[in-house]
Amino acid sequence: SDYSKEPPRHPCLQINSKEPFNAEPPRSALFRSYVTPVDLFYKRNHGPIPVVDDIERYSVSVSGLVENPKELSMKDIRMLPKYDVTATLQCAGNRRTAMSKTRTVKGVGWDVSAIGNAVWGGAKLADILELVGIPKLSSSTKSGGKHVEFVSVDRCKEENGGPYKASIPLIQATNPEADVLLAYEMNGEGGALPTGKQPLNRDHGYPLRVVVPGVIGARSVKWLDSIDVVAEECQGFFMQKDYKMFPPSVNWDNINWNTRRPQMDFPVQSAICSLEEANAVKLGKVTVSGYAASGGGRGIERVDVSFDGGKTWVEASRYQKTGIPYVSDGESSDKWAWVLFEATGDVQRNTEIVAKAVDSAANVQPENVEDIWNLRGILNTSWHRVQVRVGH
Ligand code: MTE
Ligand code: MO
Repeated sequence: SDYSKEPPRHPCLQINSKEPFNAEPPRSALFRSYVTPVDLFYKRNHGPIPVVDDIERYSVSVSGLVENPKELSMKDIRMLPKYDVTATLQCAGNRRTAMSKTRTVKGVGWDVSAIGNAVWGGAKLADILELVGIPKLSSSTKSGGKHVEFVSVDRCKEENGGPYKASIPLIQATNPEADVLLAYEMNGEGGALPTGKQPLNRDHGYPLRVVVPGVIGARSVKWLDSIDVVAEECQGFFMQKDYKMFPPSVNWDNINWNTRRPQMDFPVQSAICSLEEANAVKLGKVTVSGYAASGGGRGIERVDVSFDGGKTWVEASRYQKTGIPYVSDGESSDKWAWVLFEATGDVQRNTEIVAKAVDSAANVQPENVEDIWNLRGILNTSWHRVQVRVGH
């Protein structure tokens, strides 16, 4: 693999693996802004960052089980109505390092920052599929469980040198309300051609990536090469042999990958970001901040914070955009985006400060990481704990 053409990166990123490049920002970068700056947004790759330098010749083929297969240029895609969707992207491996402390897991280690919130600009997949003859809201019963597969330009060893790929159900792909995008902008950087700015940077999928809101990051394929409508879900490595949630009893000797579905929606999650894993604090009032997010478009109903290791709880205040009150499932809330929270409590002795969130379906984060341990170390959504030692 050729890692000689990697893009420049922010020096603050904590590098979890150099080749392929996997890195996350410091915790403090997350709660400081509702929209995560592009250079501080986590970067999760399985191979070298591909070079797409001839944008005039770049195109995406849309084919498979469709009436009129098409090759779409960037111009064709930019001609479709443009949508800006604020959506949180989270890697299923977020908080894996903490899970691996109870029992070894396989995978790149991550602290709590394999997550970010961005304003993605691009065309809706539902509009693209309409161009090739697939009507909006094609129900999966009528279409027999069809999927829409995304194939990338990049190459990775898990696919034996083939491209990274993933798929989502056709019912979701053709639903305009699901807001699945082919994004060419991230946080408004880019805009209508021509500008001096680079639309969507190379690390995040230049020139075009899929964004599947509310679903684990692995399905949001970067550097898109083709879209295929297929009869069943994608058979690629990352759908069939990875990113599946197993019970704690399954190990590498008794695993049967076919017994589980590929993970799609991410579960309710939260983390304290204003403190590190272990901290010295002053006796008395302590204020903490962090993020909470849930999958499937479910909002955050509540965030509870404990300043005494989980014995008593206070409810945190929640916000997205300043000046607009956050209401879970409210009209002016961003349904695919995280919620930032803040809570103040009294710390009188050495203890743990703990956060747990509740989503709009009343799902609660599990208390202990042991209970959700799985051999791939995914979906660690256990209560987030930070240790505080009282100084003077
Ligand atoms: N797409 C391609 N082509 N190659 C990849 O390695 N990684 C996936 C997904 N899309 C990946 C990809 C995973 S596991 C995640 S979590 C997100 O991209 C990360 O997106 P980001 O690097 O823009 O944060
Ligand atoms: Mo991921």
